[in-house]
Amino acid sequence: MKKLMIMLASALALTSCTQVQQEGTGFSLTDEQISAYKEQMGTALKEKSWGFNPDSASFSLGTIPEETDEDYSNIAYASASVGLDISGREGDSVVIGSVDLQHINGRSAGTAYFSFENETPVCEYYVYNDSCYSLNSKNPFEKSGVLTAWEDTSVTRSFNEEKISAPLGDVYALSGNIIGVIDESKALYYDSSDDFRLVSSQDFAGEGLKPLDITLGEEYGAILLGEEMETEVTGEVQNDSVNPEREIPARSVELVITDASGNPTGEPIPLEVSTYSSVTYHDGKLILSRDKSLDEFTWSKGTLTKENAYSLGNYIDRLAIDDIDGDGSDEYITSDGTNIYVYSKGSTFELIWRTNMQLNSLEGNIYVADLNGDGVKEIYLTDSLGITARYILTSQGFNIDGGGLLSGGGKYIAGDFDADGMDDYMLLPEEGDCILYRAQ
Ligand SMILES: [Ca+2]
Ligand SMILES: [Ca+2]
Ligand SMILES: [Ca+2]
Repeated sequence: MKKLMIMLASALALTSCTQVQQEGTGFSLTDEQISAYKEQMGTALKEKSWGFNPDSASFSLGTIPEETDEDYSNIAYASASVGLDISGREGDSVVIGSVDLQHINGRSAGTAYFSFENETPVCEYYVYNDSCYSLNSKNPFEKSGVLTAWEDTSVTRSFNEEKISAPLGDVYALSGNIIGVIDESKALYYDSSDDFRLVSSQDFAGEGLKPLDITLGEEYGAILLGEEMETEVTGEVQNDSVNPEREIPARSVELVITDASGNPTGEPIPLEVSTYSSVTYHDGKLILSRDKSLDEFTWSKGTLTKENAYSLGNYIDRLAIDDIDGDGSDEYITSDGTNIYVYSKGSTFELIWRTNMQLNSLEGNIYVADLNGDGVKEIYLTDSLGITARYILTSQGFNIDGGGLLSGGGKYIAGDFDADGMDDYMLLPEEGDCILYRAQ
């Protein structure tokens, strides 16, 4: 029987999250043992829908870390999450199998580690960017340590259910009591303090234009107008994207500045850039997204002035700006139709988290709201099937969390629709009246 000598250094060199101390300088496994270990690892990874490179599997001898080891709690947490309890096994001698891990979209996801005792897995986790994660957590931080408060799902809030007779649709602008909605060629604004009365209605069909996005701030707002165009495919392909066909449904043409209730305050401003896809009021400025960049404008004395441009590295169709973890600095949450990205902004933008989905399936706006009132905000996004996902912030990245909002029956959108400081949510059913769930 051929014996395969395994060099030991590899497992340690892979990460600074040094989970398992190497004991010896070498050990041997039979071909049969190797294929049995590989089989167990492959089955576990396939069950959790991970991609992996079987040729990258390597094996070494090690020990389960002691409780005093700085990585112990992370490994114990990650392992417990997949049903493996390492308590009582500290210092046990184990065979460690490692394999290169991939997301469903083919991106590298780090390295998965399996510890075996008596050829049975006793500890499983993966390491990405020097941090340990549960194999159940699919979207680790790209940069850890930036967000530091986690969602407390034990905190709950109650809601009063009310039917809204106003024909509200996807809410794209919200400031105080004014709710801005886009309906085909119209930008419609409702006042929630006045029984959702329509306070402004702008129809751009006559000019052959339609709102691509609208925004409202305390002082003013804006409507980004575009014209429909035939679906085009851009020549540029994102190097880490498996979806090279990026649909550009409309071309940006003009920007209309409005008052804080959505009424235009002057003539439309022609835009030089035809690829603007969203407009967001933030801190008195207007942020417009184009391709993979954000342009920051000031609006003062009737003049729109471009102050800054930032490159984010991923396409931006939708943008929400909010302080998710409540530490006083805002995060920029973007969607390119396929994935969600969360950035922090310093002198440049830094990607701190992203999803790794494969299909272009996200629709509508991004909503950031703290519906349970624990001080940490959640992210709500609806896919093309009309199913809304709630992403909650955990130490393992943002995870999808059910909590009723996934149940379908229409789109869910979230925000403080009555300006009382507590976030509410609405169900936009496929048919019938919109239902407001008002936080109590
Ligand atoms: Ca923050
Ligand atoms: Ca929350
Ligand atoms: Ca509210």
